[in-house]
Amino acid sequence: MDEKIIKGTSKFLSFVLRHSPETIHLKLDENGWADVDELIIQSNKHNVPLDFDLLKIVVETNDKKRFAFNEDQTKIRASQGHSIEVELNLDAVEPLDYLYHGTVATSIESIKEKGLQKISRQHVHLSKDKETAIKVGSRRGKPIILIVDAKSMYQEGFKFYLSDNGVWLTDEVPAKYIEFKN
Ligand code: HQG
Repeated sequence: MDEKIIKGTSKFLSFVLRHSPETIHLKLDENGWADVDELIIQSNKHNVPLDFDLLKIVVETNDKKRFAFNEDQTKIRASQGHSIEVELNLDAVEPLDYLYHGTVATSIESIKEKGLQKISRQHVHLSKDKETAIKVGSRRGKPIILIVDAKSMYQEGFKFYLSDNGVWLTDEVPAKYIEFKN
């Protein structure tokens, strides 16, 4: 299978499953699941060629495991990253002592003032290691890595969730828990 097709399909799935299902007249349930048959039908109706085999390849080979099927593969959802409201039903868990966030210089003053905010997503996204945070920050320019004192946050009552694909999620990170080293 052509890499370009797989990448393009992954981008398309991110768009419809995280941000804008209505663009292809797709309905997600409250937990973010789309019916696989409906997704295939609506994608093709909107000129995006998709069949079950391609969907399966994208789910299985995706570099960040962004999408997941339910058990019998009749439903599919994005594991995190939504801007639309969905209830992922993740259990709150104890985080690693330190988590990382990759951002860029233009955001730093505002983060110092307001902490890390969800902006357009459902959660603030944090990474388990610096390497991953560097990749996240690099999407926007020269990355700056912030270190989050997740242990103290947890001890002081903040909730953390671990998405099915290993991204740490929380509602906000007040500035006092962030180390601005760079
Ligand atoms: C910044 C990708 C100003 C924040 C990645 C970031 C991730 C603030 C941007 C996932 C701020 C939001 C999410 C504040 C936060 N003032 N700027 N108070 N608080 N920001 O894309 O974390 O490839 O919504 O630093 O790998 O960059 O899509 O969040 O630069 O896991 O699967 O506002 O998206 O995953 O940007 O990335 P985003 P993010 P996928």
